[in-house]
Amino acid sequence: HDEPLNIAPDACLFKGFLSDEDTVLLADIVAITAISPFRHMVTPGGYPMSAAMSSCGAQGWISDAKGYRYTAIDPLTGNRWPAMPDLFVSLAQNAAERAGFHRFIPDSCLINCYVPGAGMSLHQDRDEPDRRQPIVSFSLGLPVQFQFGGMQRHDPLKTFALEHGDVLVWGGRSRLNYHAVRPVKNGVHPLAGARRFNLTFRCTR
Ligand code: MD3
Ligand code: FE
Repeated sequence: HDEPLNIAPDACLFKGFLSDEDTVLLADIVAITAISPFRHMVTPGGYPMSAAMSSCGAQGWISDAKGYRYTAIDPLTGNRWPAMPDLFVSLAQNAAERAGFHRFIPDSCLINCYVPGAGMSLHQDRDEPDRRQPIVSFSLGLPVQFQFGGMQRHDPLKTFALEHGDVLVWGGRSRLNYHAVRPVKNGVHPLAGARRFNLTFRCTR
């Protein structure tokens, strides 16, 4: 693998980290979302999110009128979220380790699905109690422009591309940075079709 790019303090981008694993990861996403389907969650303010979401692992992230939180039960199915595949865990741990975060044990993987036109507005990830734990993100399918700023909403933003196979590790001084995903442009990816998938691995304990 190439050396990671340091895009912010304690934030590493590994371009093309995922290679041959991509087909298995995409097949696992299909299998997981056959059990816990993609759905558009509604923000506490009442707006459906443009990215469709599901989760795997012991905990899954949800949003509804009551707020944002992690649950052990998928509210759509009434059952536990599907298990996190061993390959997901080992790849995420490997990336975290290479970014300098030891003993990262994710118990949640949020799966975001973006069709062309979908994006994610500026936000912080603050639903995880232990802020020493990083977040690891895998990008698959169509490329997108990703923006990240600082700890304040109005801090200046930097923009860069996230492409199929890229892995990001965010922790330490960048853990609470604001970030956004620009709307995905029209296109067709040879393996993922007209979609972008993002997996974010989190430790919710
Ligand atoms: C920077 N997902 O699910 S992943 C999210 O591409 C989310 O679907 C985006 O933001 C996506 O919450 C971006 C990269 C990412 C994830 C977590 C971060 C960047 C982060 C936490 C802190 C700072
Ligand atoms: Fe986020």
